[in-house]
Amino acid sequence: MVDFTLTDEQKDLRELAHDFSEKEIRPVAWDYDRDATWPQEIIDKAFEVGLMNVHIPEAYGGPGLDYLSGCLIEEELGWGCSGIGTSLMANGLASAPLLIGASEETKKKYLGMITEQPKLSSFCLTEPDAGSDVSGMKTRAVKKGDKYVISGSKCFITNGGYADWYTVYAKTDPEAGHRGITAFVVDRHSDGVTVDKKEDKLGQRASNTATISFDEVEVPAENMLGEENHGFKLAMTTLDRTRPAVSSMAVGIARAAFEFAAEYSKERVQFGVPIAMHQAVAFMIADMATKIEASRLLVWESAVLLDQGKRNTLVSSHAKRFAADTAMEVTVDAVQVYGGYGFIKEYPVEKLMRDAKIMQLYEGTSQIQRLVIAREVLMPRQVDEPQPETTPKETQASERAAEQAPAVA
Ligand code: COS
Repeated sequence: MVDFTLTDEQKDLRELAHDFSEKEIRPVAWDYDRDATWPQEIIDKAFEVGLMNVHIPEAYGGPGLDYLSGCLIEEELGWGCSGIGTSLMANGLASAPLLIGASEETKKKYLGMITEQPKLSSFCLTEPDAGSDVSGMKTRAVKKGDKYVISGSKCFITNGGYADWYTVYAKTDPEAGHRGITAFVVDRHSDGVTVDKKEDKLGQRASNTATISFDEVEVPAENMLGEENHGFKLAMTTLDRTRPAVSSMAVGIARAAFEFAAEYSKERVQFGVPIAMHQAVAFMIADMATKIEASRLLVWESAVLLDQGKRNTLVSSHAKRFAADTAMEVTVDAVQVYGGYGFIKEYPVEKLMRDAKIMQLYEGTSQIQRLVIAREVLMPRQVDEPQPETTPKETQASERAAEQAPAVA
């Protein structure tokens, strides 16, 4: 039995995010997409109204919201424009490893940096030859006295060109496979850090995606996140926590495409009646609605499990895989409902179709999610174990959220 009754506070947050999206994002989204412009002005406004860094606890300057509230916000931002939404959301991915594994001092310094001002941070895991296969990374971190020296290159880094610090994963024991990876927080302004290449993308063109290179970059040992050689698990735990939010963004894209298609199907007349009256179209609209509803329920379940302090690996992958595939299918069908007009840039749905594609690729492809699901259902581990590295502050937030948020039984 699942009860997703939202608190008044959660409903208010959703309304705030929807209004922001409607007034600040929607009117300019297609211009930002066309020109691939960096949305700094919108980032500044979102920061001002409290729509960024939502999971960062109050101790480090954030509001310490529960994961379900974060999902409500992300769906609305994705509905407005997922390219701009991704720019607003990427701090969440970069800061999650700090919340899990950083010292108090490091958290105060780097999380404080992004909560005090509208600054950005990026999660640097992927490399040209190591995407899905995380342990294939080549970036090295070598210990020298009280420092580590990092060399290597990270690609497809969201907000990479505008971030003030990076969460960087590197091999500290190259012979040890996934057990030889360590994470560090690296200041963007350190000697040896360069932003190499801004990608020209199919979709989500308002988000910045760059290659970041590290050439003998010296990082103080206290910037290590978690324990040495435990970076792989830190990355996996991070992704478990962030996949609900990114999946919400996919729900937002699908919902936007559905709304445009449903409206258009009632206006467009063919064979003497609105095309919505033709069963071929009506059933497409019905399938869109069902898939969106099912996606949202999976996403909310994956967030509520986190808010209850439970392991959400399986449901998080269910949610990411289903919501991402739904966003792709629904946006393709929305173009189909628009017919030839759907293929034209003057109409809204082709952008949504282009934006949706990345949902099946970033934060773990749909194939990787199926791999995780298959392993979890074929070789189940203990599913109700608490998140292992939860900080005391976060535990309080989870407990608070569990009291307020809907229960999953
Ligand atoms: N939470 C905690 N620990 C986890 C975990 C999770 N969700 N998933 C795996 N682990 C642990 C395993 O228990 C195992 O631990 P031991 O060292 O004690 O044996 C270890 O991590 C290695 O796990 P596994 O054998 O499953 O690793 P694989 O190399 O087979 O990789 C996948 C697993 C493919 C799931 C992983 O590499 C992955 O998620 N890849 C996609 C990466 C991604 O999303 N990239 C996008 C970057 S952000 S845009």
